[in-house]
Amino acid sequence: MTDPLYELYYWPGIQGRGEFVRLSLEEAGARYIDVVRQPEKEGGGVKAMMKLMQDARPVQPFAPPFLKFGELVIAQTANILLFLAPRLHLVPDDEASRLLANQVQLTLSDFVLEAHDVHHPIASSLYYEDQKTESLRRAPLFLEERIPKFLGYFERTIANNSSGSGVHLLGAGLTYVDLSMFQVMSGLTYAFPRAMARLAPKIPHLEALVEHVAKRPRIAAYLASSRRIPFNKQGIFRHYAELDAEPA
Ligand SMILES: N[C@@H](CCC(=O)N[C@@H](CS)C(=O)NCC(=O)O)C(=O)O
Repeated sequence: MTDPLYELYYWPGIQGRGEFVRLSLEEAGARYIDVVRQPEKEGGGVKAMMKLMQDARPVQPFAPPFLKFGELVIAQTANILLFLAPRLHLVPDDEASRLLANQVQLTLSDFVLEAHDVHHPIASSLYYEDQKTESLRRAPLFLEERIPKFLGYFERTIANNSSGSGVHLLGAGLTYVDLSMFQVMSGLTYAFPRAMARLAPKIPHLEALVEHVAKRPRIAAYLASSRRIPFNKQGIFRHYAELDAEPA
């Protein structure tokens, strides 16, 4: 029997929220298509994504990413992963573990939105340059208050997980939330290298998680491949040196 086919729809050219889904599919060695990155004549492109968004029933996605699996079209990153993880064996079987994994993923989603809002504090529809004054006010608060609060929480979650060998957020083995945590740590390190270097001594478990995930054979192969889009100034995690200044 052929493996099931997962069709991921996400904006081309950025890792964005689609990357959380890609990492799980890649770790599992799943059969998937990153649809929008395919040529238009093969059903790819943004137009195909917009069409499916409009046509999806009974409920349209509000925004990418979304996943098509047979007739089912599912949106919201955490929801997509809630669906995929049991199928990809990236979460334990019991209900409690699945709920807690979803809880961690939703907390990561909150954090990702805040990271985005550092460079877009007023509106996503405006350019960064049009809201730079507000960004420059928001960035130090994000670096000094929110990053330590979120990362402190995730660090404690790993430390409190007595069966996780100090590198897993929950349970004894790798779950999809470890992959998502890896992505958030990578994004923050790209966007705010100075702030993350200052924080590194306080988050040894998170540093160990990043190292552990990066060495997973399928993840290492993925990161080295052209399927992994480099971080850039269109994505969620953006590096603007002025937003990563040393504290006053
Ligand atoms: N909560 C949603 C957020 C989805 C979202 O904001 N998608 C972005 C791209 S990463 C988008 O295309 N938004 C369009 C819009 O908000 O109008 C998720 O986690 O998937």
